[in-house]
Amino acid sequence: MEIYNFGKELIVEAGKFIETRMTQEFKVDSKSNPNDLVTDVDKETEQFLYTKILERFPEHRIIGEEGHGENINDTKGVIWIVDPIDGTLNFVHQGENFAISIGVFIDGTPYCGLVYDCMKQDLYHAKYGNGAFLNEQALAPAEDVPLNQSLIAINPKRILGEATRSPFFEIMAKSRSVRSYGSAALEFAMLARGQISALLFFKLYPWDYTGGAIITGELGYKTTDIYGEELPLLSTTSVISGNPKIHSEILEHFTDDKILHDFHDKFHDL
Ligand code: 2AM
Ligand code: CA
Repeated sequence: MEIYNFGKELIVEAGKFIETRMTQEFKVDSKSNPNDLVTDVDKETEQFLYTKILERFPEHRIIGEEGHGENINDTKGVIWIVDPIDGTLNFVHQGENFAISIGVFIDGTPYCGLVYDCMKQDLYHAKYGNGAFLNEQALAPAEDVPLNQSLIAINPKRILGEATRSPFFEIMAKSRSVRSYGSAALEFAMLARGQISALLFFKLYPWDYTGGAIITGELGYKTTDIYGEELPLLSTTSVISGNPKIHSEILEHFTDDKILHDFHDKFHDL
């Protein structure tokens, strides 16, 4: 409970840090490609989280999007997986619709998930086995809405390639309609609220999904890769998340797609 309560206070504090910092000037750089942005605020917020966690729990380890924990290759002990700003493009272009995302694991087992929309002051949180909450309010369990009655969220840029197009397009066509909000963490939050019924992401990093997957898992939503396997903590993968019914409907589209599987397994150039 100590880690959970500390995490909840810390993520809100980090949100205040971002809110203040974003009113000042900050530098925007690109990483792997011109559309993959990082700002000083991402880096400083990760450093803020890193320093505070280690001050309180010196033996814990931290993996962050902006470089912390790059040398971690086992899941022993307590590991915090943090994304200081999930939805950096929204942060830069919109000044909202981004979140801080944290997943905490003990010996590789989920311990708690936290997603904080600091501009709305909405904290989504869950301690494994204890239900999930939006601020003080308990969130409702997953309902078995089928694909043809569902809004689903995707990351559109990733499905423009030949290899990914066919199963993704079939699934999108079957759905009621498709949305793309630009922050996996917030899309998990919308799943937790029942505002969308599934997420479908081609290749994410653990910091994009661990917090959200723990929170939605508490409500009965299922999250796996495109093979139906548990998501890794130390490598990238594609992500399917939704109520058990829609999850299996979506998974069926991927089961026999050898071209996609081949492409998926080789596509490391995020
Ligand atoms: P980010 O803003 O932290 O990078 C947008 O569709 C979602 O995909 C966001 O959660 C975004 O997280 C993530 N994303 C954007 N670029 C990415 C990349 N190069 N690799 C993995 N995830 C990425
Ligand atoms: Ca990020």
